[in-house]
This record gives sequence, C-alpha cells and structure tokens, in this order.
Amino acid sequence: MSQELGRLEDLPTDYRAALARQNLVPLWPSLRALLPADQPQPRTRTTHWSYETLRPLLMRAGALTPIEKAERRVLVLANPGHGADSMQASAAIYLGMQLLLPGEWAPAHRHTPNAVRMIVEGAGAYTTVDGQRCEMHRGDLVLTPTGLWHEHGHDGIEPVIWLDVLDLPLVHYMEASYHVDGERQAVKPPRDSAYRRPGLVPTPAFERGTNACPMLRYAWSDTRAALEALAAERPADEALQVTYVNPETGAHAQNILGYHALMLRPGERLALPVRSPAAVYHLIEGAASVRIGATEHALAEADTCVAPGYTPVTLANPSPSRPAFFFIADETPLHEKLGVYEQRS
Ligand code: GTQ
Repeated sequence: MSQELGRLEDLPTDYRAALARQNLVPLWPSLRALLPADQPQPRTRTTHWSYETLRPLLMRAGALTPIEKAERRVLVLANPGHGADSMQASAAIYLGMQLLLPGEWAPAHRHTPNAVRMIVEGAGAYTTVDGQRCEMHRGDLVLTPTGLWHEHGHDGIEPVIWLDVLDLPLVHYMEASYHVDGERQAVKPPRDSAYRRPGLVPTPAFERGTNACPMLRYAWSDTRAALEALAAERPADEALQVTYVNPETGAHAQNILGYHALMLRPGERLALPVRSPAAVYHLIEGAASVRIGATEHALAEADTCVAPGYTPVTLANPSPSRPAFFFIADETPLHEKLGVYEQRS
C-alpha cells in the first residue's frame, strides 16, 4: 500500500509563494498523479463517433465554408477526455473527417506531422503526394509522410469524404509541428509499381534502396483480398489481421502510428490482448460491436471509436452471413521506439 503524501495545502502560503517566485514546485503533492500505481490513468476516454450523425454536419460545412476559406474542410474527432481545444483522439492520435466537393482543390502544403487518409465514401478525388497521383477509392489507405508535399483534387461528381489520421498531437507536444505552403505540384510518372509484387523489392546496382516511403497508396481491393485469403487458409480460431508496412523494411509504414486492417468472420468474437497503446477502430465494411472496458458500442459502417491503452477490447461481428472489416490505427510504433510498449494478457 503506498503511503499518503503531503498536500500542497499543508504548506505555509508564504513558502508556496516563495517557491512560485523562484519557478520551483514541490514534487510530493503531484508524485502520485505523475506516477500512478500499477498502470497509467489515461485522459483518453472511450469515445464513439457515429458516421450517420457526423455526415450531415460535415455536408453542412460544405455549404457554409468554401474550400478557399478552409484549406482543409475537416471536422475533428476530439476526445472529451483531452478537451475540445486540444483536438486529440488520444495522446498521440489526431482524427479528422474531411470533405472535398466536386471541382474543389485543397492546395499543396507539407508539414512535419505524418498523415494517412482512409477513404470513407465517394469517387473521383485524388491526393498528389510528392508528385505521385494517388487515387482515392473507398477503403484505400493513402500515406502523406512527414515533409512530403501533398494536395487534394476532385474530378468526380459526388462528395468525397475521408478519415485523416495524424500524429499531430505528439509532434505538436514536441514543439516540432509546422507547415510550409507550396505551388501546385507537377504530377510525375508512378514509381511504386515494383512494390506491388509481394516479396520483391528493387535492388538497382545490387543494393537495397533507402527509399523511406516506397508506397504511398494501399488499395482496399488488395488489403481485402489479403484478408479473404487468410480467412480461407487459417484455422477458425486465428485472428485475421494485416499490418500496413514499408515494403523495403517490413517495419510499420510510418514511424509513430501503426495501421492495420482486421477481418471478423460472420459471428466471430475476438478478445484483443490488453496493450499499452491507444487504438482507433474504424469500420470499413459490415457491422460490429466494440466492447471497450465496460462499455459496448454498436458500430455501423464508417463509424469510428477510440480505446485508451491498458483497456480490454473485444470486437464482435453480429452478422451470421457477412464479414466485418476494420481499419485500426494505434500508437504501437511509438510505444515500441520509446521502450514503453507492454502487453498484459
Ligand atoms: O489534408 O493535409 O485533417 O494538413 C489536418 C491537417 C488534414 C491535410 C487534416 C492537414 C490535413
């Protein structure tokens, strides 16, 4: 049992004032909050954003605010545990739902935080990343890694909506977040085709490349096919998950946040191990329930929820006939690099 420690109020006011004048703070009144017993006390709260509720509000933003006045027309999914102003889904994860209307253009910029987009609905939009034109189809994952120019365009006839996932809260906390505006990019010929043949990487001059971001677009048709293939081959008690990796290194596709796709067979229930990183569950296809700690959330297609770290999560697919597909974003690479990654079950 840990000892009750002295409180700030126990100290004489003149002493507290003298400390404050010298920019000094006593540790002991805050020690337990800084280092809670046995496990962290996350500010991140389990939160569920319903797409059905969010979508009309985002469409209204389309009518209220022209793209020129927004640059990026985004409604941020702000976790109430962190407060609306901090624009955080978790300690390290930012989530935003972005709308681009036909003919609109979100101008080129680059910034220090890494971003990915998970396309939710619509067709005809594209993101140009470092001169590479990445088409956006539902379920595709498009990477805009740190420092690379990116802009969004739309040649189609219906609204396009995607989920932005950024490591912005962490990069901002580190006082390393900034952006630079740029000119419209010239589109260059594709240079990632070789990486689309699994098990092969280009080795010009008989050496492995050092291409930090060899793949910028992961097509949903490929990801879904990979999961279906796993489902056909693996025993029924094996979880069906793939991780988006850098094909040069096999490491996570980005340095800070990890990205995965998970399939639940019809009727499947999957209890995930309790782990230190917070995680975001976005339902690409089907229906599912997500139990996070003591609360259960019924997710419809395109719904998104976040679970704090150190919290048990159980996913279930209530449908007897249809599979369910999740996109998962988590803080695993960050926890691993920092040496604080933990799994408890
Ligand atoms: O599309 O470049 O949700 O720069 C937040 C910041 C999207 C983007 C966001 C961004 C973008």
